[in-house]
Amino acid sequence: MGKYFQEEIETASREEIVKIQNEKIVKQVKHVYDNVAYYRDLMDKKGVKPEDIKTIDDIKKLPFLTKADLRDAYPYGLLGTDLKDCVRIQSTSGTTGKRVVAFYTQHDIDLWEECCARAIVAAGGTNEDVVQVCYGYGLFTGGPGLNGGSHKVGSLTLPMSSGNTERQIQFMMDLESTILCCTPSYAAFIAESLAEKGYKPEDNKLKAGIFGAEPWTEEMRQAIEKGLGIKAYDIYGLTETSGPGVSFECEEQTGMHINEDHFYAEIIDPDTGEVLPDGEVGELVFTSLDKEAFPLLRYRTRDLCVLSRKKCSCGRTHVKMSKPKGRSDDMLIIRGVNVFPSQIETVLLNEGYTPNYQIIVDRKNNTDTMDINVELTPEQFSDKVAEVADKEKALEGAMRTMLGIGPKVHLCAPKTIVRSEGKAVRVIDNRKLH
Ligand code: DLL
Repeated sequence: MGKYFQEEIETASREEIVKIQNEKIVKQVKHVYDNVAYYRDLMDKKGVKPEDIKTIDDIKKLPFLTKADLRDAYPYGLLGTDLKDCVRIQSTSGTTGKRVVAFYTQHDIDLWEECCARAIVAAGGTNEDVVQVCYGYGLFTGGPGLNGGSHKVGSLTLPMSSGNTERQIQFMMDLESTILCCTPSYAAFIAESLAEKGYKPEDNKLKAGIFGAEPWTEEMRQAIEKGLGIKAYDIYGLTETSGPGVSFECEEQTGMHINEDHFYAEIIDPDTGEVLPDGEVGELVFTSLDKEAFPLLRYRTRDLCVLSRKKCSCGRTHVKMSKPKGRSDDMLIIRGVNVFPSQIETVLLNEGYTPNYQIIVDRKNNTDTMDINVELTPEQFSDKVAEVADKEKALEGAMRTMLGIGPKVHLCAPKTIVRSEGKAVRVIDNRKLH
C-alpha cells in the first residue's frame, strides 16, 4: 500500500472535487426531500425545492439543522431509508438529555470505514501494522470506526476498547503494536503508565498514534509524541456525520483534510448564520453528500474552526480544517470574558506542567470564580509551602496574560486528578446557568 488509501480521490483536482460534489448534492437533497419529512418541512418553510439545488454553491439556500432538531426528531424522524435497510446504530456519549442516535446502511458503514482507513494510511499504516484500538467500543463511534478502518487497510487489529491499562500495556508490548488509536488524554495516561513501569519511549514498537474525540493542544501533542516516541496524528468526527474520519491529519500536521467527496464543509458566523470566507473562525457546518440512512444537510456542529485551502505537501487536495478551537457551547464565559479550556492547557504545558488538570467554575456573591487544579509530577512536588505558593502565583500570572482574567491555581500532589480512559472531563461548572 502506498501513501494514500484512495489516491485518485484523495489527490483529485479542485475541478474534479467540485464536479463530484455538484453531482452528489443534487441526489442527496432529493433523497432527503423525498424520504425525510422533518427536513422536507424545514425546506418547505424556507420555500426551497430540490430543483433549486443545482450545484454545491446552491447549498446556501438550504435551512440549517441543529442538535435541537435531532432531539425533536428522536429517534426515527431523520431516517432516510426504511429501517429494514439499516444494519447498525451508534450513539453519542452525551449524559444529558436525549442522545443522538445515528443509523447506517451497509453502504454507509463502508464509506465511514473507508474514511477511517484513509486516516490510518495517512498516519503511515499498512497491512503490516498492528493497530491497537483503545477507543470505546459499543455505542461510541470511536472503537467501531477505527476498527473498521483498520480492517480495510488490512492491518492486524487489536479491538482493545478503553480501560484496563495494565492489559493495554501487556498487549502493546507482547504483540508489538505499531499504531495506537485512543483519545489524547488516554494516550497521555498510557505514556505515564509505561514510564512508571520503567519503560522508555524506545522500548515500545509504536510509530504513530491517531488521537481525537476531544480537544487537544499542540503542546499536548508534543508531550505525547515525546512520551511514547511516536508521531501523533489528529482525527475528527462526530456521531451525527458517522463518527471519526470526517477529517484526519497527514504528515504535515497542519490541520485535518476533510473527506470532501463525502462531506461538504462550511464555516458560518454562529450568531447570524452567515457563511464566512476561508481563513475566518466560525462554526463548522457539515452536509453529507452520499449517506443513505442518516443524511444530514447543513448540520451545525458547534465546533469552532478555520478552513484552509493552502496546498499541502502530502499531495492531498482536500480542504483542511484547523483543530477545533473549542465549541460555541463549551466556551466558558467567566465574568464576561470568553475562556476556552484549550487556552488553559496551552499555558500549563508551556510552563512545564502536566496535562492533568481540572477547571472548576462557580458563582459566589454573584461573581464568577474559576479555580484550576493542576497536578504536579513527583519531581515537581514539594512540601515547602512557600515554594508551592510562589509557583501558584507565577502560573496565575501566566494564565491572566493568556485569558485576560485571573483564575485561582491550586497545585496538587501527583495522582490526585482522576485519569480518563475516554473523553476527559476538563470542566466542572457549578454555576447551574442552564
Ligand atoms: O467523538 C467521534 C470520534 C471518535 C472522533 C474517535 C475522533 C476519534 P462524538 O462523541 O459525537 O463523536 O463527539 C463529537 O467531539 O463535535 C467535537 O466537539 C469533539 N471532537 C471530535 N474529534 C475531535 C478532535 C466523536 N480531533 C464531538 N479535536 C465533536 C477536538 C474533537 N474535538
